[in-house]
Amino acid sequence: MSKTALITGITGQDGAYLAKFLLGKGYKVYGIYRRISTPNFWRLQYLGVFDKVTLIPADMADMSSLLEAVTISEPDEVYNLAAQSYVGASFDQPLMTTAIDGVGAISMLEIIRHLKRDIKFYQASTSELYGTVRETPQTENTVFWPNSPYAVAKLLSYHNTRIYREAYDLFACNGILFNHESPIRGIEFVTRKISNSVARIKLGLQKELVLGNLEARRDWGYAPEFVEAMWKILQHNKPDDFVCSTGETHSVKEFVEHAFDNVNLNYKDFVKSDKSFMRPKEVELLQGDPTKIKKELGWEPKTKFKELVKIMVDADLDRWKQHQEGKMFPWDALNYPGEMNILKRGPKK
Ligand code: NAP
Ligand code: F7E
Repeated sequence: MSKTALITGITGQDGAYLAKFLLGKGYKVYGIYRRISTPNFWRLQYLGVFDKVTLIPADMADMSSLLEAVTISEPDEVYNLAAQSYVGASFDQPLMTTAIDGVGAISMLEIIRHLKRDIKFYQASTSELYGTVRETPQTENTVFWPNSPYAVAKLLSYHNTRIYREAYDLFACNGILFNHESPIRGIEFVTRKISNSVARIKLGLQKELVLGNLEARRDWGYAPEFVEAMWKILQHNKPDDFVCSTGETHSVKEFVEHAFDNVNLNYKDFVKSDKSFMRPKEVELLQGDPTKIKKELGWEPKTKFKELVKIMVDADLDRWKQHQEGKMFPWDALNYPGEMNILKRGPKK
C-alpha cells in the first residue's frame, strides 16, 4: 500500500523538491500552506507538482490547525520543514522565529504523541547549530554553539526531537543539513542573490552586486539530493540524527568568482561589499562530515561546488532571457526587484 506524507513548508525550496521526490516514490502527499495575501505556489508549479499534492491551510503558530492537518492527512511520515529560515531576519524577528522554528516543532511532536499513532517525524535541523565551530569538520558529536536567534530556535526543536524520541519512543529524527541550494532557492539567500544578479548584469539589467561578508565559508550542496537524505533518514531501521553535507567548504567570494566566470565576466568589476549586508553576529565557517550518513544510509552528494554554481547561474540567465522574450512562467524574481530599500540592521554598533 502506498504511504502518506505530510510536509510542513511545502511551498519552500525543500518542501517543493521533497513533494516531487515523494510523489515519484508513489506517496500520497499533503502539505500545509499559510494563507497570505499573494499565494506562494510558484515552486510547486515550477516543478510541475502543484496539481498532484493536497494543500491544507495551517500555520506553525496555530496548533489547532496543525492538529487538523494531521487528522485530515493521517500521515505515515511528517516532514517538519516549515520555518522562518532566513538567519538575518531572525535578528529582526526573534520572537516570531522562536515561535515558528522552535515552538512549532514542539506542537507537532505533541500532536503525534497525543494521537498515539505510528507517525515518523523528520525535523529540519541545521548546520547553523554549530555557530562558532568547536571543531572542523563538524559531526553529529560536535558541540553546538549557536550564533543567531534562528539557530537557538532550531536548537530548541533539535533537542525536543531527541527528547521525544528518548522519552516517548517516537520515531523522531533530526537531519542536520548544511546549506543546500538550487534554482528555486529563496532569492535573498546569498547563492541565489548572486546567480540572479549575475544573470541580470550579463543582460545589462543591473550594474553592480552589493554583498556583505565575502569571507564567510559554507558547505554548499544541491537541494534535490538533500531531500532524498531526509527520506532515507525516515526509512532507517531506527530513529537517529544525521549530518548531511558535501564535506567541502567554499567562501562567498569563491561562489561569486565562479558565478561571474560562467558568463565570462570578472567579478571584481561588479561586486562591492557593504557593512549594511553584514549580520550582527556571523557564522564564519561551516564544513560538515557526512561519514555517518554515507556509511549507515548509503547517501552521498553527487553535485560538486562548481557544477552547483553553474546550474544556478544558467537557470537564472535562462529565466531572464525567457522573460525578455515575453514568456510567462512561475518565478519569484519579478516580485523582488531588489533589497536596497529594505531596512538592514547591519553589524553590531
Ligand atoms: P524556505 O524556502 O524558506 O521554506 C520555508 C517554508 O516554511 C515555506 O514553505 C514557508 O511558507 C513555510 N513557513 C514559514 N513560516 C510558516 C508558518 N508560520 N506556518 C507554516 N509554514 C510556514 O526554506 P528551505 O530552504 O526550504 O528549508 C526548509 C527547512 O530546512 C527550514 O526549516 C530551514 O530552516 C531548514 N534548513 C534549510 C537549509 C538550507 O540550506 N536550505 C539547511 C538546513 C536547514 P511560505 O512559502 O508561506 O513562506
Ligand atoms: O548566508 C553571507 C552571510 O543567507 C550565507 C539558511 O538556509 O543555511 C542558510 O543560512 C553566508 C552568510 O545562508 C550576503 O553573512 C554575504 O555568512 O545564504 P545565507 P545562511 O545564513 O548560511 C542554513 C544551513 C540554514 O539553516 C538557513 O535556514 O553568506 N553573505 N553577503 C550574505 N548573505 C546574504 N543572505 N546576503 C548577502 O548579501
